[in-house]
Amino acid sequence: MVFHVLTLFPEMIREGMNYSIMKRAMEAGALHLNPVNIRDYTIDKHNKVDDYPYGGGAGMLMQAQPVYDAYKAVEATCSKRPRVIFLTPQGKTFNQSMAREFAAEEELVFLCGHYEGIDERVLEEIVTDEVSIGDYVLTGGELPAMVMMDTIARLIPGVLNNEDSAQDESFAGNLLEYPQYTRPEVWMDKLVPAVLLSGHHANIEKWRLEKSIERTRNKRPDLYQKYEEETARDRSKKLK
Ligand code: 6GU
Repeated sequence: MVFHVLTLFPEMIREGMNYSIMKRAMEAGALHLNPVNIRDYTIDKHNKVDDYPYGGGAGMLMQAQPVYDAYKAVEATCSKRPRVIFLTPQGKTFNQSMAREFAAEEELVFLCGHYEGIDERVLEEIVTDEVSIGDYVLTGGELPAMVMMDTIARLIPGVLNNEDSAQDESFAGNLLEYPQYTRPEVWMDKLVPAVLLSGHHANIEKWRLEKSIERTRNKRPDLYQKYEEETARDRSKKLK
């Protein structure tokens, strides 16, 4: 999987992704990160990449030319036209099922805006997907791009080992993760639930599912409703 990131802050991307599991995945060759500095593609003699908005208004806009030329340079290295994800609060809200869809691609291009935005004409020309990470406003697309890359990367075969385990199955089934415990058996007079020390695997599975359901009902009633609807649908399918 190759992540190309069009940005004015390539070091922020390089640094932010260079830890823990992402770092190991890149070293192992399961993941390749290509931060592209949009400023490298400006034809302006003062290296300018932004200008005032036509019609007036606050702030500066990123100009079309450097963004387009940076994209074309990336596209030239791809075997087919890649999906280009523009990070914007106006986009569709990112979730686990979108992550699964993007994880099936061989290459992805993330376009990070800054200042007040990007000239609409280049967006029309190159963007295939507009994605937001939630209903709040950030100063730029770099953090959202890193959120998406982290989520997508852990779904790619060879990125997580057994030890880290792909526990996104919790969200796949619309359930949250069950509570977990490690040594010692007693801490501040609090005991580890006895079933987990029993060695009885069927009982442990049953307990964990019950806890997942209970937690989801308490913490995320919206998710719990989806879980109920889908398990009801599955049951009626089985009866047919
Ligand atoms: Cl993708 N970009 C910006 N600038 N702000 C956001 C966002 C994206 N998602 C939520 N807030």
